[in-house]
Amino acid sequence: MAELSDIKNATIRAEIEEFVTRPEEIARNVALFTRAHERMQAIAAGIIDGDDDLVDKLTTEAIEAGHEALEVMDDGLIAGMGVVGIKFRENFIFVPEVLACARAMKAGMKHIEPILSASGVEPIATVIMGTVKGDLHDIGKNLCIMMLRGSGFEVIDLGVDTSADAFIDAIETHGAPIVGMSALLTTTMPNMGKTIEAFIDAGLREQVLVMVGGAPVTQEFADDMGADGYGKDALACVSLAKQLIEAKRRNAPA
Ligand code: B12
Repeated sequence: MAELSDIKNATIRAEIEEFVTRPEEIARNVALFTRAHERMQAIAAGIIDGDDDLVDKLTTEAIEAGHEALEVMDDGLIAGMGVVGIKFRENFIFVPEVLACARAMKAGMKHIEPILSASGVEPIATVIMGTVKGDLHDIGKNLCIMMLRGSGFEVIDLGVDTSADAFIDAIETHGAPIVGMSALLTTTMPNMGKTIEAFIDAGLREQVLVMVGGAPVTQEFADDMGADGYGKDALACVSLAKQLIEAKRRNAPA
């Protein structure tokens, strides 16, 4: 089994040692970072430090050196943000520091976006994506959007704090068959269900497939609110969108 001392990057080692206390989180992070390439460890350390210039530079170098965009996303950017999340939860850092980390995350995402979003094929379908009302978290939603675009979906991004009416307007304007909602707060998760109810009231529920995601969202919660699917990460978001659209087309009257 991997040990903390096997992690090459000194910042990552020190961060785990000092701030991660739950045994399962120590094990997960040690396994993740011992497996991750040293360049990815350095990117993650840059995210944790909230150093957007460094992440900008290291991400550019990693892509130029031939690392896959997905590797940079998972083992560098998201892995770093995972440690930030733990420090925030345990009150070791606060909103201003997390904002700096989010800025660093965006500095890295800027370089992987053109790669992940480039598909060059006829759009499979249009997906409306937004973070629900009251919620300002958009990093995960934006990663899902990059992956969807790269997999051939056209995506209309409604941004954050999206009202049910804004979702409804977008569905009607674009005739989109799929809506994806993101929520990161337990207090805003119910707004997903409320938005689905608004679709029912607007007579749109039959024509639109709803997928949901975000760190606190579970399959069970998705089922309870009447969503058509739940995805745990950006890859799952893409396979879910494909699965939903294929099933819809199979079941459509000839
Ligand atoms: C970054 C961050 C912030 C940044 C957000 C910046 C931004 N532009 O997004 C800032 C500083 C603004 C912020 C603010 C707040 N935050 Co905050 N934040 C985080 C943090 C550390 C990371 C979130 C993140 O980006 N993760 C990385 C991405 C890649 O992961 P993800 O979002 O889960 O997305 C992936 C999957 O979930 C999935 N996915 C996401 N969306 C969708 C959608 C679909 C359709 C599908 C299929 C899949 C999918 O795919 C994504 C990619 O793999 C989390 C900690 C955590 N563990 O999540 C806290 C966290 C979410 N925040 C929290 C809190 C409390 C707040 C504040 C209330 C703090 C405050 N006192 O003001 C405010 C709320 C502001 C608001 N109204 O929204 C809490 C929520 C606790 C709870 N029980 O609800 C958390 C969990 C931290 C904690 N305490 O543990 N936050």
